[in-house]
Amino acid sequence: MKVLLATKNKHKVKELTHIFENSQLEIVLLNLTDFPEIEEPVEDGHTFIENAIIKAKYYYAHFGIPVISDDSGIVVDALDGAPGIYSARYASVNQANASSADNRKKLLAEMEGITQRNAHFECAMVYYDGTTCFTSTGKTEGLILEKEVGHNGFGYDTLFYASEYEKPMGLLSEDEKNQISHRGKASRALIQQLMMK
Ligand code: ITT
Repeated sequence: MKVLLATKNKHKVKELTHIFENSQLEIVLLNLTDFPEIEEPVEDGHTFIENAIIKAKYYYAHFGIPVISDDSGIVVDALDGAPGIYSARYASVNQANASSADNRKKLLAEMEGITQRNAHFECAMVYYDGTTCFTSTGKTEGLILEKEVGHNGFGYDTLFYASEYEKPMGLLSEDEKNQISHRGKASRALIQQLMMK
């Protein structure tokens, strides 16, 4: 069965492809990096799961094949949950996604002088094939670092200390990250549901 990974984020594509290809599911994965011309949907949901459903339904309507979508971000306690669902456009001035470097810079500035640095990554994932809709979520707990550490991962990874490993996320290999990440956990929960289908 062909399934579309409905993300234009090449880092997500890499992580998800690795996880799903190493599962027992018999699927052939396509992804949106091969279709850069396709317009993105308006992500105007109020939660990660609402946005993941918006993406899944939008791309299913476009391609007509089963879709897996991911909406994710970092949630910082001391910032009342920001940037949360707005993680991709945190430093944006025009609603479009901002660069990851600018987003990290803004997060560091907002956290300056704050000692309570608890945060978590969150991921909502959806499988939609026109009739069946499965959803799953994953979280990984940690702290916002005082400065960037390491070069691995993407987005906010170099600013995140992963409690489960007691290590900065920016120093984890892709395999290590997938073991504990919000995306890894949501993917495995979705795979469980798809195995029973
Ligand atoms: P798609 O909508 O095409 O999937 P996107 O990057 O816009 O790509 P989101 O709307 O879900 O995806 O935004 C998620 C943002 O949250 C992402 O751009 C990163 O800045 C951040 N993020 C999500 N998962 C992350 C991870 O595993 N590590 C670091 N940052 C992450």
